[in-house]
Amino acid sequence: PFLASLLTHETFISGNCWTTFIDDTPSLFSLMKSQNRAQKLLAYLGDVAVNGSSIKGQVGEPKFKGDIIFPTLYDAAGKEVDVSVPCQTGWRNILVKEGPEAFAKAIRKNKGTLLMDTTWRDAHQSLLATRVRTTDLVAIAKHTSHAYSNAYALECWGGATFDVAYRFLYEDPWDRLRKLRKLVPNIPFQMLLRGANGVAYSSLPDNAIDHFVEQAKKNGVDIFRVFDALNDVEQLAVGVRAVKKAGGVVEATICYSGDMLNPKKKYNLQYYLDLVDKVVEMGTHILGIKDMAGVLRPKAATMLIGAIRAKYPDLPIHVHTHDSAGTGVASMTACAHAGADAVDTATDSLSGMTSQPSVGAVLASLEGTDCDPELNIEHVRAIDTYWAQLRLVYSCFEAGLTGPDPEVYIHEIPGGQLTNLIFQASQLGLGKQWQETKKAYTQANALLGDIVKVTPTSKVVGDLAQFMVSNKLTPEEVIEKAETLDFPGSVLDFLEGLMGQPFGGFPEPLRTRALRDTRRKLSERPGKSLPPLDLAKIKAELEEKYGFASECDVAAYVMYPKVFQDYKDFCSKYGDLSVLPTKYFLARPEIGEEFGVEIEKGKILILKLLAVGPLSEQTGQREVFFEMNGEVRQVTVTDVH
Ligand code: 3PY
Ligand code: ZN
Repeated sequence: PFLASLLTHETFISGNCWTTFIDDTPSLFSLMKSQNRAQKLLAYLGDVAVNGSSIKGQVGEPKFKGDIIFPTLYDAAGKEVDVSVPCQTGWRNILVKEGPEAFAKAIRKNKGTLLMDTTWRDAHQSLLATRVRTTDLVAIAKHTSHAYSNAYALECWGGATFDVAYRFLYEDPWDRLRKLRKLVPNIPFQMLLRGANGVAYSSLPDNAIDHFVEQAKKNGVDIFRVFDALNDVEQLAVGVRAVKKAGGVVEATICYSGDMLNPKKKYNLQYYLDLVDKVVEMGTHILGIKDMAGVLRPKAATMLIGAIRAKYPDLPIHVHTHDSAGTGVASMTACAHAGADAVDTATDSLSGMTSQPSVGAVLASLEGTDCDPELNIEHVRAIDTYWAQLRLVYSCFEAGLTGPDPEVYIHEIPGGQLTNLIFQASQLGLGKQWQETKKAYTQANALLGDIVKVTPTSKVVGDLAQFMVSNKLTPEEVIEKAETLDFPGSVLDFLEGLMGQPFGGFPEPLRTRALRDTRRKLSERPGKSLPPLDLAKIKAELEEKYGFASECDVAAYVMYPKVFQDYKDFCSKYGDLSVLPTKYFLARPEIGEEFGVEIEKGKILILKLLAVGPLSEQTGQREVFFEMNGEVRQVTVTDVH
């Protein structure tokens, strides 16, 4: 049946069979398995009706369950823009026609400072636990292609979005990428790649990174922001080499930490300039500066970007920050005036605090200056009306942030992690415990040698901090008792050298004491001693297990074997839930409320929840009744309460 479906598929017949056709056409395989998608969907809806949603991190239900109102965009003559087709003009055209070098040159030559919109990746990673689903991105994608047509890029992939998609949203991140790519042909797509870790939390064999990046490029990523959490250039180079091989735009990135204006701090201007030299030597199309905690204040921004610009007049510079302390707009404005070619912002309703600074505020600050990003302010505002509603749909993932955290200059907790920690603490009532965590984070960082903190090293510091709080340990006690303490695994991984080499070396005697004789002390990058993976064998094993496995499946399995398999198990039980509108993914419909779900192109199910039956004492189950396209359907659900 698979071959028959393939041979009769219209895209296949037309000969227009691009490289991702097989990945892009899952219907072939659902036909092969002749799954009853509708019944599986009802099984999920029935489960939510009885037990509520079980999406991790969800507290309560969406605040807004009404119909989303889509924005209307108008052109300069006041005529409505046709958003039924994607916009075709934008910076990606240069990239597609002339390649990464020409793209980088054109960006550098551009007079204004361009903006990258992070709404589809970092903004919701930092504010809404990365829970925004593909369907909600797809719905606004064509509008965005018009409104942001002059943007440097849209950050839409990588970082935590990859595993969260599989793990908590039960959707395929590759599918997201391909869908968005078709709807936005004109704006470059950027992803965040954690160097030798890919999108995972520890090093993988080099061929796994090459393979992953190759698939990401083929499926739609243009620009790869590659960083290493310790600014270890050996680790960074693994990702950079992979992107070069795949033909992507390399944005080799240095992570900004501490306060370079403070002579007592570890990372000074010279440290950053030396790193930039190494990155330039490695070969990069764009230089990325990643201020993951939002500690690059305006004066330091002016000095840092100014110094790099003076030394490398032709090097395009792209700066990323978080607005945790509330200074993001001022810092990005300072970067622009000091010579940055692009800076990061997020749509207003998903900006500020631990997210990126607001696009509206940065546009207002740069308007009329030499750095004007030349985005259409009315269009940008119109797009935000969509996100203002969506934020309320995802309100059940809010962390309870109430304002900027001026202490970020002391604890230096990266944006996404700060939100997570605040969320955890708010579940316990914030207060004393939160103050203790922040203090312990600062102490843990000092114990580990004042390291650069971003995924995965930020987790090391966070884990050590929580370990100190729960075991009531002072920094002195951690060092004294290190030989007998049962440290978190991430701390031992870091001390072993599995995350690379920290600037200034490992902390002693803590390292030797904590590792005892049970762990190695690596002095070279971990990937160097990892044998290459047999990717063909992995593919064959997955095919054997699931009937089919694409190269994207292989890449996903290599990054997250368990998460990938759990996702496949979930799909075989409930089918592809990415088609389900978010309000019904997160909460049950009202009794009698009618709604449509497009389970395949053109195949719409009209559904209505009719009743939830009584609990059977014998089985612990309930019958749930739906109307589906006019017929009554029933599912049996175990009540877990
Ligand atoms: C990630 O690695 O996911 C990050 O966002 C780092 O800032
Ligand atoms: Zn970030």
